[in-house]
Amino acid sequence: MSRVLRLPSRGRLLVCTDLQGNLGDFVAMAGHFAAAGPDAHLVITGDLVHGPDDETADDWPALLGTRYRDESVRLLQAFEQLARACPGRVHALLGNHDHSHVGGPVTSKFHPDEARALEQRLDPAGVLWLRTLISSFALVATAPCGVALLHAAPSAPIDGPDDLEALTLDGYEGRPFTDLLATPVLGPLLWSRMARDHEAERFVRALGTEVAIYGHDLVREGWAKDGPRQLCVSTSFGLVDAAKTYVELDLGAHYHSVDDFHEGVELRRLHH
Ligand SMILES: [Mn+2]
Repeated sequence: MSRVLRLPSRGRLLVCTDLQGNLGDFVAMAGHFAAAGPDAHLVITGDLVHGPDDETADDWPALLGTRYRDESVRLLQAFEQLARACPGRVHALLGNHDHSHVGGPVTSKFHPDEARALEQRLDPAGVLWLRTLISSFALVATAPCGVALLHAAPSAPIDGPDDLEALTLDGYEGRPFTDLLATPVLGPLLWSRMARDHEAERFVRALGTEVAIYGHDLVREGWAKDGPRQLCVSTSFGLVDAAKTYVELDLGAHYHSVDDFHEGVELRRLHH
């Protein structure tokens, strides 16, 4: 299978970032997707899993945004169900949290080993199902309208799509994430929090695009334009409901820079 998902040149495109087990936000996103009509595509740019699952604490840290409880397994089930109901129109990209189930290093935001904690709640068939589903996620999506979608900031030095197709995901189990970060392409694709303007320029050009849309990092206001080529979006994790933002665009249009993304038009609130 291809590591690069190629989107068509017509219809609507809805882009949503880090859900981290927030089923309610997935359902809201699915509602926007349904409302966008039969030609709409939905892309979730990774980190579908791993949220806070301890509701007993009295104080919910403000840095976690609006309170929710992890429902990673139900979210993956709902994602799979939607993808089956709308063949070829519902997609997920790999994030660093998803990667930890299919060969990536341990993530430990809410558990010392989040992948192990989640898989311990499943039987062997369930673990196989989860890993098979996550293995099917592409690394990057591109669209003729000029956008490239990925999990983290576009700092990976690539010269073309073949540099993405050549990547292997496994082999990082039990190794510190710095080992992965030190690999030139896969590390930054899944973990980078910042790309310099010239790095982002190289990345989007290598894929024949002009703007990269991604999450991974938190933007409290919902979105941030970092230079002309980078649109960082926070749809769910770590935000208060009122700030949660997704992107909706026209696959038949052309987006030349981040200036072509406008609040209330392409940049929309998840809950309104
Ligand atoms: Mn991430």
